[in-house]
Amino acid sequence: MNTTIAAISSGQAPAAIGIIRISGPQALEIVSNCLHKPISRPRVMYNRRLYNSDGEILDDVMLCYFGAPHSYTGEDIVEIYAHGGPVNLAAILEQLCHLGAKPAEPGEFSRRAFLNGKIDLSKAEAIMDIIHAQNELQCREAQRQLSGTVSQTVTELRGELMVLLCAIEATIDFSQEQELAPIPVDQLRNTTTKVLDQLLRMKRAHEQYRSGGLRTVLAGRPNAGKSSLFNRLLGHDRAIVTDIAGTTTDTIESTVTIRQHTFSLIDTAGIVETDNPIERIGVQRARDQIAECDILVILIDGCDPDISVLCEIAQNMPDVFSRLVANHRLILVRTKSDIDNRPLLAPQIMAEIENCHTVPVDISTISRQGLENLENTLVSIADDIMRQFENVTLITSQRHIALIEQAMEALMRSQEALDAGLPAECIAADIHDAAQALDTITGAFASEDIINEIFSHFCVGK
Ligand SMILES: Nc1nc2c(ncn2[C@@H]2O[C@H](COP(=O)(O)OP(=O)(O)OP(=O)(O)O)[C@@H](O)[C@H]2O)c(=O)[nH]1
Ligand SMILES: [Mg+2]
Repeated sequence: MNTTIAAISSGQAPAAIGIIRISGPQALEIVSNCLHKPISRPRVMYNRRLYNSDGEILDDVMLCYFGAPHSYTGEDIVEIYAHGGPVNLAAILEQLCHLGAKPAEPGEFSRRAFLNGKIDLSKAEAIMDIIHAQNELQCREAQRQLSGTVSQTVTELRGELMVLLCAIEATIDFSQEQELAPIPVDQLRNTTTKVLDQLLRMKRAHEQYRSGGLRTVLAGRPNAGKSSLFNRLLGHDRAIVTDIAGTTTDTIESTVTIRQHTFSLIDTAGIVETDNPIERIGVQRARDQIAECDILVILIDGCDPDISVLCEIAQNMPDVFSRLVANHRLILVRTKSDIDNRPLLAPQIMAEIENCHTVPVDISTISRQGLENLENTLVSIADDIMRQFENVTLITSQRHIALIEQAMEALMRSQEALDAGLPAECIAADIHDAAQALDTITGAFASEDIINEIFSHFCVGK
C-alpha cells in the first residue's frame, strides 16, 4: 500500500458538488502540487483554487485533509469537494493521476481500511449494503451491521467456543503426563447447544428477511376483485382486470413496501371447479401459494358473497388453515363496497367467518374505501411476525449465512462425536472448525480470495 490512489467518490454527475478522494502516503503532497497556497492542518475545511501543471485554474474547491491513521482508510486522505460536472471532475482526477496518483480499483479505499484494521469484513460488507439498499428496512439493517452488531455477536459466540476449546485442549495436553482429565461434558453440551441455538435463530431471521418480503397471497373465487386489489396495493396496473371470470390464469408476484415492511404480493387465479386444463393448473398454483404463504388474504365478492374458498382451504388444507388462523395471519376482505345494493352476508356465512377469529375488512378498489385499513392490518401482522426476531442479530449477507451454517454443522458434529464417545481431539477439531467459520465472517481469518471477492463488488471510489 505504498501507492496513492484517487477516484471520484460521489454519485451520478452532473450534480452541484462532486467529491474526489485521494488516499496514500503522497496524498497531501500531490494535492499540494495543485495549489498555490498550501493546506496543512488536518480536519479543517479549506477553500482553495486547484491548478493544472501549466498554472491554469482547474476549479475553485473546498478541501479537507485527514491525517493517518485518523481517516477512513487509515492512510493520509485528502477529500476535494469540487463542482460536480463530469468533465470538471474528470479533469481534476486526471491532474492528480498525472502527479502520481493511481486510479483506484473498485472498493480499494474500503479494502485499505480493512487491511489497516479500521473496519472488519462484516462492516465493509455493511457499507456496500447501505449503498445498494433498495428499501428502508434493508438500509436500516445494513446500518445496524455497520454499527457492529454482527461483528459483536459473532465475536461473543466465538469467545464462548474458545473458552470451551481451552477446557477440552487441557484434557489433551496433560494426557501424556498424568491421568487423563475427563472431557468437560456438561460445559461442552451447554455451550454448543447455546451457541447452536443462537446461530439457528440468526439463520431463521435471515430466511425471513431474504424471502424478499412476507409472502402475502390474494385468493378467492373468480371475479372477487383480487387483481384489482393487487394493482391498488402495488400502485400501478400490473395484472389484467376484466369482468370476465377467470381473467387471471397464473400467479403474478410483485414486491411492495408498506411503511417499513416489504411484502411479496401474489395474485392468483380464481379458485373454482373447472374442466379447463389451463384453469386447473392455475387453481393448483393458487393452492400451492396458499400452502407456503405468511399471510393469506381471502377476498369475498361483495356482490356475490360466497365463502366456498374459505371452506375449501379449511377442509383440504387443515394444517395450513389452522396455522394461519391461530397466528392471526388470515385476513378476510369483502370487496366492491362502493356498490350500494350489495347483499347482506347470510347467517351461516357469518358463523363460518366468526370461526376464523377475524373481522372482514370492507374495501373498494374504485373509491379506495377501506384500503388504508387493510394496509394497517397487513402492517400489524408484519410487525407481529418481525417481533419474534427482535433481539436476534439480523444477518443480511449470503456469505455470512453460509459461514453460520458451516459453524452449525461443525457444532452438531462435535455433539455427535461426544455422544459416540470419540476422543477429545476429534471434538476439539470440530469446535475449532466452528470458531474458524465465525472468524471468517469478521475477517479475523479470511483468505486472500475471500477478501478479493468481497471488495470486487464495491464501486469505484468507495
Ligand atoms: N364496483 C367495483 N368493481 C370492482 C371492484 N373491484 C373489482 N371490481 C370489478 O370486478 C371485476 C373483476 O375484477 P378482477 O380484479 O379482475 O377480479 P379477480 O378476482 O382478479 O378475477 P379473476 O382474475 O377472474 O379470478 C372487474 O370488472 C373489476 O372492475 C370494486 O371495488 N368495485
Ligand atoms: Mg385476476
